Amino acid sequence: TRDPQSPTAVVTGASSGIGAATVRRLRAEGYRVLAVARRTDRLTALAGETGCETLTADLTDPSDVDALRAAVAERFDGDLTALVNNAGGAFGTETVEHGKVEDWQRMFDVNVLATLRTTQALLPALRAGRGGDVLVMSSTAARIAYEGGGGYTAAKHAESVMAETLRLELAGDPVRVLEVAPGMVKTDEFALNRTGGDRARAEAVYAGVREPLVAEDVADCVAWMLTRPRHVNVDLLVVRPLAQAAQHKVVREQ
Ligand code: 8X3
Repeated sequence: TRDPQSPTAVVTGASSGIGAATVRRLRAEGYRVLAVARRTDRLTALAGETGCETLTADLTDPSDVDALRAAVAERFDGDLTALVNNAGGAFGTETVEHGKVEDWQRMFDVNVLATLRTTQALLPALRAGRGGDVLVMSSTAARIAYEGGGGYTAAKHAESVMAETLRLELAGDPVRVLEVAPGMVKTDEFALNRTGGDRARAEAVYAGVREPLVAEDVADCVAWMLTRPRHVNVDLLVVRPLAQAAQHKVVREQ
């Protein structure tokens, strides 16, 4: 795993869902992977399974982002091939009128500001060597609005525009900026976090949908984008299940 020719990746939000699936997939593609998340037990299990390296960190905390920068310097000799900014989430389903400011704050912290901090910290390592990729896991919520999704759609719009701005600013650098915007993906925790742990409401999100995307489908998109020849920049990949033609157009079986 110390082969200096192997590409290297940092995957955030790696303890579950799309993040964990991305770690597994990038390991299978031959990347050395540093998996980052808050839950050490999950990371330890993932390391045992995939041989990834791990760092327990809360990326909304600047000192933890410093620790990540140091870990990349130490473990990857400061040469990073890909940063997968996957950590994020939705909290609350209230209307804008009744939305909790604390929920909005948390959504902006985790989806926008943690992505900003992490990207700032690791850009020097991404510029090193062969050049690298900044990938942002946004959402179809980065392009539309829907009732009860105000804070999440606002944060995802912001994250997406940040990626677009970064791509403009990095023109001429050997760094690609890539965005994946998934629609309905059935993971263990996304809907549960959004409903504050209400399992029945979380299950209802996917009720009757024949085949929602699963985390591995999105990890597959990530791997494809990262492994294109370096002159190919897939700016944005929007991916939905066949049963979701648009945000409000979801085919459900009775
Ligand atoms: C998740 C997709 O439809 O809940 O990012 O906004 S949606």
